[in-house]
Amino acid sequence: MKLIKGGTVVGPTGAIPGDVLVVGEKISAVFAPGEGPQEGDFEVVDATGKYVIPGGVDAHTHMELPFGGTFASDTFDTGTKAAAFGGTTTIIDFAVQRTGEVVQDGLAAWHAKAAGNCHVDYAFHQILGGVDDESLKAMDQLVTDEGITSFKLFMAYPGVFYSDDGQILRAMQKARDNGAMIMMHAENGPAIDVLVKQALERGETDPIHHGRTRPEALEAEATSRAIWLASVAADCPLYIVHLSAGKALEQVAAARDLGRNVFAETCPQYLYLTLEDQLGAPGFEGAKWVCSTPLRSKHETHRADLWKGLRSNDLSVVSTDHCPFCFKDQKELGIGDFSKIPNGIGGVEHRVDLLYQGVVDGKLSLARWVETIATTPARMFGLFPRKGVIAPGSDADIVLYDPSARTRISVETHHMNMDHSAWEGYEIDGKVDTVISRGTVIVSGDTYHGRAGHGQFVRRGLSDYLL
Ligand code: DUC
Ligand code: ZN
Ligand code: ZN
Ligand code: ZN
Repeated sequence: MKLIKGGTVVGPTGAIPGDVLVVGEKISAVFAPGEGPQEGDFEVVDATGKYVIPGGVDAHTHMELPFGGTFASDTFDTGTKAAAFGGTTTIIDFAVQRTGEVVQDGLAAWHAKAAGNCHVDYAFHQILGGVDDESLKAMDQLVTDEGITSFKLFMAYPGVFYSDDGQILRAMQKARDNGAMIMMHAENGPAIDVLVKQALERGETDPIHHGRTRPEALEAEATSRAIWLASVAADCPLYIVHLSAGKALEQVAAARDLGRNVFAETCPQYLYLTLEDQLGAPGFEGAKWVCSTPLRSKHETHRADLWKGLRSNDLSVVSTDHCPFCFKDQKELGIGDFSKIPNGIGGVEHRVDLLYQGVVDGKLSLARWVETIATTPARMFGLFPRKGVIAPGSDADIVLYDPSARTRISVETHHMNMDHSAWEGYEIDGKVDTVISRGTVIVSGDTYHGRAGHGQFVRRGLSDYLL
């Protein structure tokens, strides 16, 4: 037993001083200060001056993702340890069905990568690399038997993961029937491919042309098209991933104002980083900021729009889209051709901190911080109330957050398996202090007490947000 004593417990409804009793792997009770057990066989964890928040739920990571002839550089071991250091106690990674592969084989390969290697609990979404009779049948089986209740489709990347509108509609109809969520990479891939080809023909090969060939209009158009297709599929629940552009957000907001079953996430990189970070980098180094959807210009209103969307709940979740590649030998694959730079930024370690800086800066309330990084992702993806909340019966996944300490992000100190950081030098007025995963303290200060294999696979239920 543990009594987490003297802190301020923060949840989506607010912040209240309280003591949290943990018995085994579960939260047993939350007491008003001093009203819990006074003595007995328990360890006291001093939370004086700290926020006591549910462990972060990162609903979008890619450990070991195959991409453009290489693999994301974090394994489930290194990536979930980095997550733990950053206050994230559950990740939802994307199992991949490669085009032509049996869905269940892709899933089995993902279980094989993760099993026994994770430091925090994990669940899976399933990427569908093709929609046909077999994969549609597999969707039912995954929902019913495997605890996988969300499926990602791509409107981008023709020839790789891409689904056309007819395939998307069929998958949405299936999701409408079995209660699953469709997650959409909403960028118009065929149009982007034309722009990429034209840019390369003009000799525009530098990293900056990645973003310039993925304009806002093509994210907004695909977002709108996905929303309309979902309406044709009798309002299949739709979740737009890694939303980066103000005009894409407008599409989501308009649908939500009509009462549509449409949700979206954004990621810390879109809230803070810009195309100008990339432009300012010497030589090929701009490749460090190549991700899809791309970073947007600071001279437009995207970042302000996204923060506002988080406040208004038009953006429900902040995930990282953690997709790390080293600069050396990985990002470098795109020297002379930006389209060969593997797309992704690593950030699984920094999400809780970076969003807390939004609280300090007056852009988010404390309650909304916790809601967007823990409670809503848990509810969105069928992990609630086991995850995402400090309440009796929930898993004792708890973070003590110290608002009086500071974090400085650097490749020298991060735990992700990356040789650079897109966040190098960022400073945050707050710090993850202690991390408890299912009742076990796995991080205290800068000391690690966890182990690979502690993290367990979690079967998910259907989304709480299903209509
Ligand atoms: N989409 C993702 O969600 N992650 C990495 C690359 C991509 O296109
Ligand atoms: Zn994507
Ligand atoms: Zn609205
Ligand atoms: Zn992703």
